[in-house]
This record gives sequence, C-alpha cells and structure tokens, in this order.
Amino acid sequence: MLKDKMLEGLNNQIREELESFYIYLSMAGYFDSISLTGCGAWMKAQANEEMSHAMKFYGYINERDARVVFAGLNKPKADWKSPLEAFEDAYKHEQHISGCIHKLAKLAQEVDDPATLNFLQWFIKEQVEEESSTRDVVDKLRMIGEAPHAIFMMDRVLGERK
Ligand code: OFO
Repeated sequence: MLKDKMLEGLNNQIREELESFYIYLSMAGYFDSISLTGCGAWMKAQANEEMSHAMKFYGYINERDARVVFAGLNKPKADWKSPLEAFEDAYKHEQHISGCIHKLAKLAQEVDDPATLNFLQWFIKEQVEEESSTRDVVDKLRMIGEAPHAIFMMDRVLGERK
C-alpha cells in the first residue's frame, strides 16, 4: 500500500503530466496557426507522449491498490513571439518536470518505498532525453536566427518526428 504522502505526490505528477500535454498541445495550436505545421506535428507528438506519461502514473497508482484523484489544470499560455520562444519555454518546462521527478524520487527514499523508487527510474532516464531533445531544437533555432528559409527547413525536419 502506498503511503499517503507518496500517493499525493504521484497524483500530483499526473496533473503535471496532463498539464504538459495541455502546454504542448497549445504550442501545436500556435505553430499550426502560423503554418509551421512540422513544428505543430512535433508538438502534437510531444503532447501524446505526455499523455502516455500521465497514464503510466495512473496505471502504477492502481497497481499499488491506491486511488487516482485528479486536480484542476492551469490554463496554458497560447501565444509566443517566435518559434524560438516557444521551444525555449518547452525546454524550461522539461527542466521543471525533471525537478518534479527528482523530488518524487527523494520522497520515495524518505518514506522507504523501493517499488516507487524503481518505478521512477524510467522517468529519470526519460527526462534526460526530453531535456536533450528540446535543448537541441533551441540551440538550432538560435543558430538560425530569423532566416525564413532556414526556419522552413527546420520545420520540415521537425515534422518528420514519429
Ligand atoms: Fe516531458 O516529460 Fe512528461 O512531463
């Protein structure tokens, strides 16, 4: 059985993951509205990953015979000045999520819950990849600056994400 504090933390992480879904879908909406549909597709793929993260926490809480409880989501930002600004926000958001996962892992150690600590290992690794992939796009967009043909090329490349 999960300890109360641990369950509260895991339920809160479902909210964080669903909020991530919402944020990336909002970014997809922004990109689609300015016809950067490759970036929009990248963000939609990212949003779908976030939903799958939320469902991993959902499944784990049920496996531990505990109760999933949802909280309200914050309204996501809807507009960005540039593709770079949107991806910078995505990178900052991934850093925030890494911090949340690390806090959960610390809590699992404090409440002596090795099963949850083990469950969280996948997310610790995943966050390294998520930070790396968003930082990579930020770095490239910084190199490109405002050159329209380069942004167009980048949009095509990002649209190839599966
Ligand atoms: Fe972006 O990894 Fe979940 O939130």
